[in-house]
Amino acid sequence: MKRMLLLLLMLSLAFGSACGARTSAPGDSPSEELIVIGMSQVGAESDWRVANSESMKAVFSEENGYHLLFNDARQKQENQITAIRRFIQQQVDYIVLMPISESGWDSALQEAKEAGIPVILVDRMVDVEDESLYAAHIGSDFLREGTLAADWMERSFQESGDAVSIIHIQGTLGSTAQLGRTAALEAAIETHDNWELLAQLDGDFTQAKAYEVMTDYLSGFSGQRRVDVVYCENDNIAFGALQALEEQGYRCGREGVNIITFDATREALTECLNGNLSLVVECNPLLGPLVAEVIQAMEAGRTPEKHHYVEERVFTREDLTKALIERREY
Ligand code: GYE
Repeated sequence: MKRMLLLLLMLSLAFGSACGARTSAPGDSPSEELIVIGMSQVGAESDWRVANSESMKAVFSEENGYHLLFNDARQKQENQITAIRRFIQQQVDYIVLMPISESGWDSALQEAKEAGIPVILVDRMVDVEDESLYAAHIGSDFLREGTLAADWMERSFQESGDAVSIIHIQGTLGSTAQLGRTAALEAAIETHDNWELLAQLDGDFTQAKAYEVMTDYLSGFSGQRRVDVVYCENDNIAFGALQALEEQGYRCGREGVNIITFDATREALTECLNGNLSLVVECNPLLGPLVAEVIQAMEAGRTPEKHHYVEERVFTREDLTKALIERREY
């Protein structure tokens, strides 16, 4: 039984592993009954990501019967591949992977399959030909999220028929969240003759990058150009864009530049209630309990459904109250 190897695993960790923190204190000898999870997380690039990691750590605790090996890949796919190989060597029971981008996973996942370790994908997807390389995927429908945003734009601008000028700030290129949200906007631009894409910038899902690229772009025409929409592929991009716009003298909100964002963290909802963000599309990071359900189903010998999508909604200022934001878990 693989779990018998847990002690060896703990010894190897004690001598230093590239795979990040363990959840138990050094010197603990975890029970052989614990389910060992090797988890490779993208990084800590956004508030969404931090909430996602916390959700995982809260669920995969020793009290709940798990031993979690948590790897923070610091936004590099090569770190994720190294972590997967280490998890295979350590003979973990399950690998949970939040893949940074979609391509380049075939060999690492094939190795996990050959070792008999099920891989559960969380949040983003992988682009592999052989679906049997992962047991299940739990995340959001990013194309649907983008379509919700595009539908709102259509409703908001349909009356005037005037040109709608759009700046698009993308998330990490090649990630499922970027691909889906971008595809929805591009499809909507195609079908609206009066929508004009002024620029497509790379914000890498971080506030700092978004602030930098937006400042750079706006300073090119020193506040002289009308901007109707800034389509930001996550909340942290929106915060960076908002700061850059305000610094360059733009007014943000329904009467000025309409910032659209994805995630719906408490901070973004607060900015929306304050009138600075026009549309907030929800993307739920609290996926820990769903991942645990899939693992428990597999422990009971059942085959989990291949894809699990979470329910999500959109918010405008009218939908929000302080009380609702305070109750929000992330
Ligand atoms: O929107 C963003 C994060 O993949 C859904 O990644 C995730 C996205 C999320 O960095 O904030």
